Amino acid sequence: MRFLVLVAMTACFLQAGFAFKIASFNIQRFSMTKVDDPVVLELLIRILSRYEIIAIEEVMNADNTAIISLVKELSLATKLNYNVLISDHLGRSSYREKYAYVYREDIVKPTEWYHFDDGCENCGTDSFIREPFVARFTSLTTVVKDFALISIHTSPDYAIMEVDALYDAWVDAKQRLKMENILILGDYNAACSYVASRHWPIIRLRHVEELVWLIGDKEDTTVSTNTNCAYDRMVAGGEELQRGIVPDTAKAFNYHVAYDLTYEMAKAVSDHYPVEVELYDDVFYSGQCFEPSASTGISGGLSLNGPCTCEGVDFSSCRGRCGASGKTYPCNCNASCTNCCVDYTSSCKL
Ligand SMILES: [Ca+2]
Ligand SMILES: [Ca+2]
Repeated sequence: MRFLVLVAMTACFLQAGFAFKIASFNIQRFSMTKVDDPVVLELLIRILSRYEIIAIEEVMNADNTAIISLVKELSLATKLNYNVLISDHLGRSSYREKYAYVYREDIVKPTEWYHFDDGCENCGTDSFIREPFVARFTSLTTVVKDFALISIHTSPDYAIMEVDALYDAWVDAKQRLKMENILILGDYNAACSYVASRHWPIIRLRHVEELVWLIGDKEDTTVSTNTNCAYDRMVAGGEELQRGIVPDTAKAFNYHVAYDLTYEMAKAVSDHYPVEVELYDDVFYSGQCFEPSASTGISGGLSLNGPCTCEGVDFSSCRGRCGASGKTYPCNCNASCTNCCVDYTSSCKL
């Protein structure tokens, strides 16, 4: 571990009963509006401070002001050093989102990261509206020292295809990182009308024996009292990681009930609950910590997709074409579009 040698270490004192938790949280349309609202900010800090790593979805802005402000406020309130690794601004149109990994940098550090190459956006042969953002972490206090997280926020309209394609992102991550300890977490939209029980047979990720689905179909990850849907999921690979997870700790965190909030307050935070899981502490932990960084916010780089050819384009069905858009390929369709093949002809020059 070349990285560990380079990182300065210091003595560290963790509170008694320390439990290392990882969460995924879709903070619905997260922007400065939520940071500027003192009630929402206080609740966000209260929720995030439960965790050592939080994968956040729906970070809206291209600039990172809101997420960095939130992390600074979190560090201030908890007197701990949190930092954040932020993805590219991802999407197929002007509507874009970022992923962010907020983490306690005194005890856990990202060591490498990348965006999954999901194919050609402009040809419409890519798999994801927001490419999974992969980050590998080294952790000092847990039994599992080295693991990777794959963040995902699927398109509701294409959730079946995208959850299926997470299988490819997982296989790719295993090869690229040469490791098995991988947790795929995020808003899969994998329930209710977006992924129904009849769809599961065709979703590869569901049928891999090496993978454990930590959040089951019966979990309600939605704040709305009108919906009971397990949209947010965690899927764990690697025997070491699976053994390193405390049994029965994976669940949605219902902050509405836990903090005795009004429905309006709960909804002001998000339309999703976080989903969380706890890792076993290392009983031999030496009490060392990483030195904090000088600044908050690490760029996760750009999502660089492979060369765009028309390889894989299906001219008969336009499969994958709807939803794709770009200045040079002016197809901008929604799920109900039936006329998405037109611009293939000129774009692909066949
Ligand atoms: Ca894509
Ligand atoms: Ca609900």
